Amino acid sequence: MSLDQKTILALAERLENAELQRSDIVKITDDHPDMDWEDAYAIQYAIRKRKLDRGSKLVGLKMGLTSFAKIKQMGVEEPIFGFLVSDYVRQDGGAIEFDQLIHPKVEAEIAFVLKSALSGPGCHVGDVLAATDFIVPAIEVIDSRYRDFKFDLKSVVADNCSSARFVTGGHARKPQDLDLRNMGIVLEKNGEVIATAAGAAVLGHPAASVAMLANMLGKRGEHIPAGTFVMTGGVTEAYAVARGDSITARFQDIGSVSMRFT
Ligand code: 0L1
Ligand code: MG
Repeated sequence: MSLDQKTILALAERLENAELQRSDIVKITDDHPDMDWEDAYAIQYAIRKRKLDRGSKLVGLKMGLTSFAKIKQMGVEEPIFGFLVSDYVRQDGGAIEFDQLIHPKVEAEIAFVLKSALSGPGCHVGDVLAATDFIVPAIEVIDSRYRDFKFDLKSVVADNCSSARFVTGGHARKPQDLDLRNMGIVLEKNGEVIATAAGAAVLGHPAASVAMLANMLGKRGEHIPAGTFVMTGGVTEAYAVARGDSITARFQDIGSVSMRFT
C-alpha cells in the first residue's frame, strides 16, 4: 500500500460526498499517482463501511468490465469488482431519479443468486453453476463520480466501480434450464433497439465472471457467501441516458427489466 489510513478515509469521504451531493470530481490518482490496487480497494471498502455504518444493507456484489465491449469502451484489460447496497435498489418498471445522479449510463447484466458459498483460488464455471440457486435479469445504472467519466482503473475501483442504481426482475430460472452462453439480450431505449448481445459476451460465459469474483476475493482472504446476488457485468457497452428516457432490457428465457429516468 502506498497511502496511509488517514488518506484512505479522506478519499473515501471525498468520493462518497461526490456521490451523495451529485458533484463530480477529478480522478483521485491526479493527487495520488502512486496509489496501488490495494489502496484502491481499501478506499472502496471504506466507502462500503461508511454506508453500512449509516444503516445501508449490503445486498450484493458486482463485477465490472467483464465484456469485450466494455473492455474496448474503457480501454482497459482487467475486470474489477464492487459492492451493491440497499440505497442502489430500484423497482422493476419504476423511476430512477435523474436529479440524484451526475451522468448516468445503463448496462444490461445477467445476475446470479447463489445457494452455496464460493471461494477461490481455483473456482471455475462448474463450481459456479453447482452453487447457483437461480439466474435473473438486471439493468445496472452506473454513474462515475469522475468528471466526464475520465478516469483510470484504480480511481474507478476506489469509486466502487461507478455503482449507482440497479433493477432486477424478470423470471428467476435455474441455470441448468438455461443456455447462458447463447442467451440473447436486447437493450432498448424509448422503444428502439440500441444494442444486442449474447451471454458469452461476458468472459465467454457469465458464470466465469462469478468464478473470477470468487478468485479475486480469495486473494483477499474473502469468499462469496451463500445467498449473494452477483451482477456479472454489462453484456454491451454502457449507454448514456437523459431525463425522460425509458430503458428496457429483454433477456431470452428470463424475461425483461425496465426503468424510467424521471
Ligand atoms: O459496472 C461496471 O461495468 C463498472 C464499470 C466501471 C467503469 C465505468 O464507469 O464504466
Ligand atoms: Mg455493470
